[in-house]
Amino acid sequence: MSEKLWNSSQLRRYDLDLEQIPRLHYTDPKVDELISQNKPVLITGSNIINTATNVWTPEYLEENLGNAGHTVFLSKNHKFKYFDESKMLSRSNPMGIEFIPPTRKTRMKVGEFMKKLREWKPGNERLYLQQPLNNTIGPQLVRDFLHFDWDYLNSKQEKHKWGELTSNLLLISQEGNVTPCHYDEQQNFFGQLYGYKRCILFPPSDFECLYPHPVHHPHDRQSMVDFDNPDHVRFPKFKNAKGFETVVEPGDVLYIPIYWWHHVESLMRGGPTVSVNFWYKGGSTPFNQQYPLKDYQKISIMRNVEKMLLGVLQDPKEVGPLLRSMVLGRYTD
Ligand code: QVW
Ligand code: ZN
Repeated sequence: MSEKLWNSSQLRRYDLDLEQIPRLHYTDPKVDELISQNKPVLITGSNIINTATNVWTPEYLEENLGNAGHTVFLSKNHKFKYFDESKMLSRSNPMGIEFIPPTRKTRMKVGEFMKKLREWKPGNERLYLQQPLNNTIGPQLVRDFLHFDWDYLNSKQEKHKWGELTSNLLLISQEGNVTPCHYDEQQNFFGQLYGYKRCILFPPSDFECLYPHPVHHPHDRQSMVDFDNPDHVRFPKFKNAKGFETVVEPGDVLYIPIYWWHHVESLMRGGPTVSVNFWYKGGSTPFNQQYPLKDYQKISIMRNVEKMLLGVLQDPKEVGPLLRSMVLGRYTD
């Protein structure tokens, strides 16, 4: 049915142990089985994003996205590693970390963005538009959006006891762009609309292999490992990470479970890509009566311990030494 319109030379090369994520038709009962186990699954053949699949092309978006300014990140290389501005050092945030942002965040209208994409040449900064869908989007996009398969989406949200839908991010990427490995604290239905993206996921239990930045660091939730050039001396367990990968095609919806790591790349030489995600709150499963704890609940506990220590120590530089003296020789063997 769907002929493969890309080849493996368009994938970036990483030294990783990878397995394929299951691709299942949306009617397959195993979809719900996997979602309920917080395991990734690629959902095919659904109508979830049908009114935008291969419709929200760069040209159509240029015409219909609207005249507001949109958030665009600029990068000198292919990587767009997210950073949390509120965790950067400033006069209003003396507890922040001294930090040089790896990308530049700016605003532009969609016409300006598309023009820069069309005129882009090697040596220019790369561009990535990342804009939450809000009340500024044009009426045609609103109509398309309202005709997503909300019955299906709502039924999954209800069945798996997810919280509210918090946002839909529209992502317009240049070919070859990479969102480096990170996790989010939300459930995600990641919808691919135009072009192809390769997604590499790792379970929350790979925490030790992926070395997340400290919680108070602007790169909180991001892996410290540079997949292009892993430092195996600093990050010796990285080689033990077991990834799950897939290439999403227009119409596909990838379930990225809460707290699962993901690295996402628009295929090289594949033209621009368009995606829309659906971020849902995790739902309030209380810790009591839920034993044994799920891996991701332990990640949440660790995050809270780090936050609490910074709260009482008041200096990010003191968190590591305290944890070290607490653990070394006592909880290590
Ligand atoms: C990508 C992602 C996205 C990955 C980026 C969001 C800013 C997510 O949907 O398509 O580049 O990480 O969770
Ligand atoms: Zn993400």
